[in-house]
Amino acid sequence: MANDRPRVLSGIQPTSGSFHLGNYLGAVRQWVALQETHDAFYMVVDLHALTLPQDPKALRDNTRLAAAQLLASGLDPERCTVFVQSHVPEHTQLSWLMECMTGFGEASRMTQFKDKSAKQGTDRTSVGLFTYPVLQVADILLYQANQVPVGEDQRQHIELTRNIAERFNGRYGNTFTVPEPYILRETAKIYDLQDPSAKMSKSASSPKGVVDLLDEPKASAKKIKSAVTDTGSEIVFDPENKPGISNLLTIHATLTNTGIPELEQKYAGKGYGALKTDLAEIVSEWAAPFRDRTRDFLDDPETLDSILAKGAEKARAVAAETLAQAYDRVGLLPSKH
Ligand code: AQP
Repeated sequence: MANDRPRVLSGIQPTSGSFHLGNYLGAVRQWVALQETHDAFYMVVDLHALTLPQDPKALRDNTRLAAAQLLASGLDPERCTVFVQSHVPEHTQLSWLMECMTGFGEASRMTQFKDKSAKQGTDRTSVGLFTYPVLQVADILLYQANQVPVGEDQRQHIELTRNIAERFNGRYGNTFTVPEPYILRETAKIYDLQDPSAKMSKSASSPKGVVDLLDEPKASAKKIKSAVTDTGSEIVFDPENKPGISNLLTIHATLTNTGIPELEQKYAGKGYGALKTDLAEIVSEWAAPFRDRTRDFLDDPETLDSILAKGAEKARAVAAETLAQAYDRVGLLPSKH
C-alpha cells in the first residue's frame, strides 16, 4: 500500500443483522473500488451504534457480522485497513477536543439527530445521539482523510467536519486535513421500495421496502416484485415523476454495470413486471455468493478477529500520531509515565 496515495476513511454501524442495498450501493461498493487507488481505512462504528439502545450480545454478533460483510463485499485486508472503532481509543479521546470546538447550535442543526430524536422523543434520546456527529468528526480527522465515501444522508456531517477542521487549524495552526465528501451522484440515495420518497433505511417503518443483502433469495425477490411503481407503464428514468421505476433502474444499472439509457432501450415497450422480474433475479444472483462468503468469514471467527486486530494496530499507528499532535496544539501537558 503506497503511502503517497490520497487517504479515504469511512464507517458502517453494526446495528442490524444485514447490510441493505442502500448501504452497499451508496457506500460499501465505492469503498471496494477506492482500496485500489487510495490509502483506505474502513471501520465498523460500534461506538456510534451505542447512541441507540443495543443488546450486548447482539452488538458483539453484529460487529463481527458487519466485518464479515465488508470482507465479503470485496474489502481486502492486504489492500486496505479494516477495523473496529472501539479498538482504537483515540477516537473517543479526540472526540472530546472536537466537542469543545463545536457550537451547541451547530450540533443542534444536524438533521439526522433531529429526525431520530423526533421519532423517539426527548426523554428517550441520549446525549450520545446528539454528539455522535462530533465523534464522526474525530473519526475522520484522526486519519487525515482527504475524502469520505458515504451516501447523501451523511453530507451534512462531512460539512460539519470541514468546518471544525478549519476552525481548529485557524485557532491552533495547521493540524488536520480538511476532507471532501465522496458521494456518487447515481447511487447517493437508494430509495425504499415501498416509499420511493424515503431513503432505504434499516429503521424504515416496514421491512418490505428494504432489501437486506443476507435476505433469502425468495424474500428479496418478493420485495422487488412488490415494489411500489408509478402511474403509466413506460420504463424511463425520471426521478421526479417516476421515482419508483427510477430507483429500480438505478439498482439494476449499478449491479450490472449497465448505462441507464441502455436499460431504457432494453425495456422499451415492456411493462414494469419485466424489469422487476429481471431485477429480482439479478439481486438474487449477486447476493448468493455474498451470503456464502459472509458465512465463511463468520464460520472462522479466529481469522476474522485476527484481521480486525491487525487492522486496529495499523489504524492506531496513524490515529495516535494525530491525537498526540492535537493534544499538544491545544496545550495539554504531555504525560511522562
Ligand atoms: N438508502 C441509502 N442510499 C445510499 N446510501 C446509504 N447509506 C445508508 N442508507 C443509504 C450509507 O451507508 C453507509 C453506512 O450507513 P450507516 O451504518 O451509517 O447506517 P445508517 O446511515 O444508519 O443506515 P440506515 O439504514 O439509513 O440506518 P438508520 O435507519 O439508522 O438511519 C453510510 O455512508 C450511509 O450514507
